[in-house]
Amino acid sequence: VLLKSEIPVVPPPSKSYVLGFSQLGSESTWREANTSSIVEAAEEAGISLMMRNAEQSQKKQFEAIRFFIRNNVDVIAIAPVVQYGWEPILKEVKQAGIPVIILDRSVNVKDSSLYVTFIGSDFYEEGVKAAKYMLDKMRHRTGTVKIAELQGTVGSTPSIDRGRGFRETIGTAPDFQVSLSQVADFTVAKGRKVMSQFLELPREEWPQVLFSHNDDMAIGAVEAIEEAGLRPGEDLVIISIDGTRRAFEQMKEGKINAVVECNPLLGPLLMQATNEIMAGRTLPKQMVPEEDIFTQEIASDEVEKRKY
Ligand code: GYE
Repeated sequence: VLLKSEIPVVPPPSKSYVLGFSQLGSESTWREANTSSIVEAAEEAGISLMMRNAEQSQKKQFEAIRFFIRNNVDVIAIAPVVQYGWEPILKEVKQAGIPVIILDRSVNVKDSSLYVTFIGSDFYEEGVKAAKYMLDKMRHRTGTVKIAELQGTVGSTPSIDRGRGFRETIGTAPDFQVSLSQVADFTVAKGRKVMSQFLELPREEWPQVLFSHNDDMAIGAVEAIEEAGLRPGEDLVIISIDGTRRAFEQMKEGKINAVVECNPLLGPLLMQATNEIMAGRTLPKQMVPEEDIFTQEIASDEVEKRKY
């Protein structure tokens, strides 16, 4: 006679769903963490993942999505490289009867029934947090404070909204001026290049603050600032967004002043949403992870805890 605890547990028969995921690229540390999180969470959830890397091309994303339709996947998830131009392809997916989850960056479409839910951060709020930190940090400064901005990918939601949140927050403070602003594509190499170009300008045009739309560009900029013989974090106040471990290390060393967190670990939420859609449940239109801002005072305590 078998004791109850010895009866082998047979898992209930379950269909394994197929999730097609169009990842926009592999430009940054954030993106790598995002991709790994999705791969791991799919494995854990027993969902089979069909993933394509679009290498920053919206056209390649369209191709991937059509490939997923042809393969008759159960759900399609898209991390969109840019905000506009999604209506036609989303209509194709709708016609094929496949539910869509928008992940990480949001899309700008009139008909919100074209996707089930958006899982990702409030980028506007991140820009606001960055600006509030700066206003407080520079409150004793006299004269105009010149700010340099490193923008991410042109047309991408995080770049548009972070820039807007930051500007609208300093808008009422006439002593603060975004005097330099350039696109650096969210990469370390471009961040370094653009920052060194800024520092080739005459000295009186040099900024006192750098606002970088992500950590990787800030890390590149730190190198350029040091090459120019300046002390990042002291001669220039540096604020960036993401919260990578590397950025925390630089914050601990005093080279970055503040980092606004943007959580890339969206895999578990994505798998949960996939399962709920397949179970016929309704989801909220937007799911936003909790996020914080970190400064040098707590960088040492926090650096080891960073998961990406
Ligand atoms: O901040 C940046 C990445 O879309 C939120 O893209 C994401 C951004 C992130 O390349 O590092």
